[in-house]
Amino acid sequence: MSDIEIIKTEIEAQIASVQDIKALDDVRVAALGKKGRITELLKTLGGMPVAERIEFGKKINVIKAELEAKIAAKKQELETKLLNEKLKSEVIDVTLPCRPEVQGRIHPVSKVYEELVAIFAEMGFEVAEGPDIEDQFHNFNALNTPPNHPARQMQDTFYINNDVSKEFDLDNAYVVRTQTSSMQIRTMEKKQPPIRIIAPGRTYRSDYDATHTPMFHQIEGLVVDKTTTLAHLKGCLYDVMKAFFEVDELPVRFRPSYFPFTEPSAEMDIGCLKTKNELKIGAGTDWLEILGCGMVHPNVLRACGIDPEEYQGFAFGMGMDRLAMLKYGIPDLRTFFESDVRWLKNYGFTALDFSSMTSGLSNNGGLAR
Ligand code: 2NL
Repeated sequence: MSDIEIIKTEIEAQIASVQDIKALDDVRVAALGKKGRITELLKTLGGMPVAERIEFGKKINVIKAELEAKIAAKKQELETKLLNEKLKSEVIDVTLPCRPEVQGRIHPVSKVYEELVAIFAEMGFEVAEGPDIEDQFHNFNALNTPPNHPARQMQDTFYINNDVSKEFDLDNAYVVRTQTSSMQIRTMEKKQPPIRIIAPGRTYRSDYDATHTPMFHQIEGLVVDKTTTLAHLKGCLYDVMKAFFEVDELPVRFRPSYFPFTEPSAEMDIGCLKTKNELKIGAGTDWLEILGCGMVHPNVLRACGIDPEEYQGFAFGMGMDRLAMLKYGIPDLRTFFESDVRWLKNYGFTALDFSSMTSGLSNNGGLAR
């Protein structure tokens, strides 16, 4: 082997044996730096006869290029190794709860949503989901709400022009759903009874004051079977309300009411005690209206392809925002949607307070914050 090849082999061995980038750089400088061994060899070219100089020059440049490539590859290898070690040492357990001072909060409406889903799931209800934007058939027609019904008026309902290339056409316009019933309609269209579902979600009406916001949250329920009765409706809602407000005793009463989609229709009140600063649910002589309900109107069943001679059902609907106000003592509905972190810190819940029928709904009776 010529001297130059010996030098090359030595440098290659050095490159192969280094363990870190600093050591690799030392090897590079010692070989290719200003005073490096290879550089020094290049300097000897000047004193050589032309023929030798050309041959030796070629050879040494090839070796130089090879060494540079080897150093670059080694550098890459060491950098990858370093990165992998860093990633390994910095691995975080994303399942750990975060520090309390940076922790987000669960919104009271989300909390109530989770609580109600837990209660109804325990009773064998399934959760139905559907679009916020609906056609008028699913939002009104199928619900026995005739074309001239006041609920359809533009002062109450947000209509959407579903074909921007044409003039706005009220009869064929879409709406943002005014109640979550459209999800029950869609379920009945797809499936014959027995049906036992809840439909929670966002709803929209053109209204804004201390107790109304243009977007709010509703939960509706629907049970359809051959022998479903008003007694089932009352028993079901009584159990739900007792579980939701986490009380053992709860006076309830049903007052006759009217909805186009139920017959007969009723409103359910729960017993409470109203004092100047407090509302106590489950005790006292006052009544609080909590939800609307009734037996599904035969026209609604018929519109969904279910024979009302064979099947009957009950349905109900309630506002989840209102339930959150009542259960957690929040006075103004408008504050729900202001996204004020101080409000959320005060009224929100931590992620660890999950709701279940066995471990507790609100975990400490509504004081989980
Ligand atoms: C209320 C009253 C109610 C329903 C909603 C319903 C749905 C179908 C058929 C029949 Cl698919 N009824 N929903 C029934 C009675 C009352 O809501 O005050 N909601 C806030």
